Amino acid sequence: MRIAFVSANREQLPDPVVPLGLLCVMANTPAGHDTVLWDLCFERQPVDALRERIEAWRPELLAIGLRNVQNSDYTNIEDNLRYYGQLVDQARRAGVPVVLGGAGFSVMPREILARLQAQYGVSGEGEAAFPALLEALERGGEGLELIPNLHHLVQGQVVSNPAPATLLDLDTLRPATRRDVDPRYYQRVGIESLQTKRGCPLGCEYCTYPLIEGRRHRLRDPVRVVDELEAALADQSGIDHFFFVDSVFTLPARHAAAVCRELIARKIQLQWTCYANPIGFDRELAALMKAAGCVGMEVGTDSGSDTILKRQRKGFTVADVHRMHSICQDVGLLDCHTFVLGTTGETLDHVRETLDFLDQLEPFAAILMMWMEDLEALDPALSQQRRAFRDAVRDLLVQRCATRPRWIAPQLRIAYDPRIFRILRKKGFTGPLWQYIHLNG
Ligand code: B12
Repeated sequence: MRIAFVSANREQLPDPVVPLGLLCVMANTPAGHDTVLWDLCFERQPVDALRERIEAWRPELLAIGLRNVQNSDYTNIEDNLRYYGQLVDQARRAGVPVVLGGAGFSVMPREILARLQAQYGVSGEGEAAFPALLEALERGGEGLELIPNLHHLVQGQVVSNPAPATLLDLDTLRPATRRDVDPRYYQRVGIESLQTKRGCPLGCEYCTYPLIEGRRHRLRDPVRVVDELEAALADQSGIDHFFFVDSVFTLPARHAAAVCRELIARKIQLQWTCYANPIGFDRELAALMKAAGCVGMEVGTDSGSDTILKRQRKGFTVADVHRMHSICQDVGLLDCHTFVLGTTGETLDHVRETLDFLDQLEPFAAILMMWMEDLEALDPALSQQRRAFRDAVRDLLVQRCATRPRWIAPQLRIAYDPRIFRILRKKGFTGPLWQYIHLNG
């Protein structure tokens, strides 16, 4: 079959990111199919570009990766869905069936399929489900009902198959290759994306990650992880940094340490960053990460109130966050903590408590987000209901950020300016840009 893999993501903030998920699905598509990658990230007119490519190449199937539904400021779901709808329309006009997938799709697959009226969608990981769908399509649709996590339209209505009983063993999959990746990702930003595991057993109340990757850790052999990185370095020039895309790189600590040891043994000289968690984080792991090239980490601290941390089932306390910060300082790792303000049940006093905590913690940088649920965009009444509280949180945030130069509020464009980002990149600053927050202004 002639299959075009389309990366629909065009988000440039905080940086454009390599379409790793789509590359994983592509790498595991059985040989014998004719495949191509169309990345719309840097296209000026993405919808026209897609139409022209469909006309020129005549695919028999379009596999569209929807990485995000939200934007970098956690808004604009509506605009994204409209744009994705235009892509599906182009395929429909050309008579090409569409399969949707990706992290953004997976957080609300039924709603998105119903809205975009694409024929098929796969939520969660795609490496087994997508080939199974290809087989079923080649048999004229026989066996569609057996494909886990497949959503499809039957007379305009979404029919969803149950989730798989077991998730994939990652070491049995073919690794993603970077051969077809648009070199502009590396020329402009220089950051590679690398995954060492899937799944997150943490119970954080609001989190959608388990919908995408499952709740149990599935670890990759560190040798295979570093093999993939070395292959990327051989396939593409301009990689000067990598980011571990795992929900939390530092858990389980033993596996994180094994990956670090492999990087050290292979003398990989690249700097890297990751997501980290205070649980199980100790000086030994921090020192090993530093020795392996880690320059800093993003920590999903979320709140500076123990009441809220408990309610969100984060599994750590503010004291644990203080401990983590002091380890980072001792070892020489930069820490950037993300906070989500105004989650369900939070009052303005809790928000103040978080901001006061941040003044005490003094992390290297902090990213402050106002809570917004994905489904709010599809439910104007819910969004309206939360507006007044969000406005109050916003006022507080504007006031406090004015005198805290290391606090970043993307939704308010505070210390989050695409023009400054461009200048920093032109001057050769590598890795995530929060590392240079002290140069702000
Ligand atoms: C790492 C990460 C980041 C890093 C990326 C760093 C880097 N260099 O890559 C940073 C911090 C920069 C980031 C930024 C953003 N992110 Co982010 N990020 C993640 C995270 C944790 C992992 C993404 C990843 O690479 N996974 C690894 C790959 C292999 O998995 P995958 O993409 O899911 O692909 C699999 C399946 O989805 C499926 N699949 C994928 N494509 C396709 C296509 C087809 C046809 C099929 C059938 C299947 C399929 O198969 C793949 C393999 O199994 C996810 C959460 C999560 N746990 O998934 C959020 C996530 C993807 N991000 C999200 C968002 C919103 C953003 C931002 C818009 C906002 C923000 N948080 O700052 C920006 C946008 C950046 C951009 N330019 O697009 C959302 C997207 C969904 C949504 N709610 O919109 C997620 C899901 C988190 C969340 N809040 O729920 N992010």
